[in-house]
Amino acid sequence: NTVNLVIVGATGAVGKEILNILKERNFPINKLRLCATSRSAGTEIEFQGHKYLVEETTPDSFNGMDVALFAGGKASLEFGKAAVERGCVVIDNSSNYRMDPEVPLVVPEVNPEDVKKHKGIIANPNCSTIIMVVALKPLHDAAGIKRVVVSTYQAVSGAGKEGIEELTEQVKATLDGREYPPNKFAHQIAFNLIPHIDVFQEMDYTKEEWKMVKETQKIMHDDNIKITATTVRVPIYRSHSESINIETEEKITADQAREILANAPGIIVQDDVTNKVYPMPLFTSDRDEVFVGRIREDNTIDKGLNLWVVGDQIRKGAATNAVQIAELVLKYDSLMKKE
Ligand code: 2RA
Repeated sequence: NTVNLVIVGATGAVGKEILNILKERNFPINKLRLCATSRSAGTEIEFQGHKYLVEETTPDSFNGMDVALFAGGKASLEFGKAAVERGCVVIDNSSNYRMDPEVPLVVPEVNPEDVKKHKGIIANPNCSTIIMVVALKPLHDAAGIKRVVVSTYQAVSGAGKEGIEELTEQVKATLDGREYPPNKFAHQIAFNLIPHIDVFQEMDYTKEEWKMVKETQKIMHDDNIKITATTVRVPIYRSHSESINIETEEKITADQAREILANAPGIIVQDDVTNKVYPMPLFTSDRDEVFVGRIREDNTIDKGLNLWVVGDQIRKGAATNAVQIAELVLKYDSLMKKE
């Protein structure tokens, strides 16, 4: 089986990473089409020895294609349905359809079978949610998670290329004693932390915080898990980190948790404090796995654990997860290639 594949948003950070991952995983492509907004149309991108001209996305971009990977933003609102009408399976990295009951929200290590329920669109979860649920799922299966308290430390690249530029330029300006007013972020990010990602919503939680609550419940098929989140932007380039406290139904020791996590798909345990080994964003970037360390029993409750979880949010938090979903589509939908 080979696939006629469209990437919408091919010139952005996630779109580019999708191309890297397709190559690395040897995804079976028959025909490839790269699309973007009119602003980026005309860009040339090389992929596996061929040069592709990025086209402006139109409803006809999906004619004769099997799978459309939307890298993010508003494009799926504008063209998602048109792609489905033309017979494409849409894998959407934006938040546009994630909470739609008709749309599966999938992390392949957690709920791969949900792919089978799609009606044309499959949603890729938020980056910090993906990284968290990969670590939570094996512990939930083993001991039943009742409650989660999570605080995130999210890299500036989560806000796109402009986030990286703003941090770089602001650090330089600050060191030179110059002003560099915030633009992408609400406040100065250089030499600072900002406890505010996306817009404020109900109860003064941000949209990013609600995503971690609602998306996790949907992916884990369990609305009884109580989750409370604080999401924070930190002045690093890449990989989101998360401090996660869980309360479980059954007692689980730190050693048991280490073993369960070490045997779980997509996870690398780095937890050897005597040798100062724990996950750090500088070293988890450009990797597809979720890294877990600092595994400790919570001494304030009977059945609880603390974890430190780090993952590359552009890879596992977006592009890798989307390509893994495409692999599942291929596995489950037998008919792919249109002649
Ligand atoms: C962020 N969650 O880090 C976002 C990106 N989807 O801002």
